[in-house]
Amino acid sequence: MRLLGSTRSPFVRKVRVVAAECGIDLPLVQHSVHLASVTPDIMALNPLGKIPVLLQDGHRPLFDSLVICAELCHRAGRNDLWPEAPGPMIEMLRHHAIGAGLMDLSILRLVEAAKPPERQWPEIISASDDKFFAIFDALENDEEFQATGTSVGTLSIAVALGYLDFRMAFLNWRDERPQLAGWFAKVSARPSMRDFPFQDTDTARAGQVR
Ligand SMILES: N[C@@H](CCC(=O)N[C@@H](CS)C(=O)NCC(=O)O)C(=O)O
Repeated sequence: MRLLGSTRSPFVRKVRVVAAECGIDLPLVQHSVHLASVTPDIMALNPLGKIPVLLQDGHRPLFDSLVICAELCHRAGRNDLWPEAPGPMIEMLRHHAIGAGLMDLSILRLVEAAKPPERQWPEIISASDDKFFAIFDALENDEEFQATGTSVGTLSIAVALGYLDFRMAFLNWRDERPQLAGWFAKVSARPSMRDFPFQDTDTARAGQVR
């Protein structure tokens, strides 16, 4: 079993962290993708052209990151990370949606801000910032979320906040949000989070997939 992806991707890091929590050794084969280009190696495995992709002998390639997390938790029998009972499962998925939404918003904003000024849509950048702050405030004030045990959902949120530190530290999301900052510090101290940090290196090589 191996994972295709980049150490710069929040979706990939989430899967690696969940694998570590499950005690699953999941080697990473470095592959980068870009919104503005097609990556044939990845497209051959995932027609969406996105990473991460999980390769398992005798099985079809698996994507996206949430589906891969389901597979890993199921394999490891981790009902705490991926609850089976409908109520807790929906709550976990709700938390996951916040984390995944933060990741999507981060990438949207990064892509928009990277465009030459004359091609930027400033409203996307300012509306994204408003949405970021609304999400931070909702998390800051959500005592129930902060008291929740570790799950795929809470790990997703922690990885998403870590991505902001990695790429958009200027947002200063901790400012006036001591509860959320404290929660994040606690989750970030987990070995799974420490052992799989974001990294800006890229050693992707064609042909490593197969
Ligand atoms: N919903 C997908 C999102 C994955 C995703 O957007 N990955 C980015 C890298 S961070 C990607 O592959 N972008 C290339 C593209 O969208 O063409 C998941 O959870 O796996």
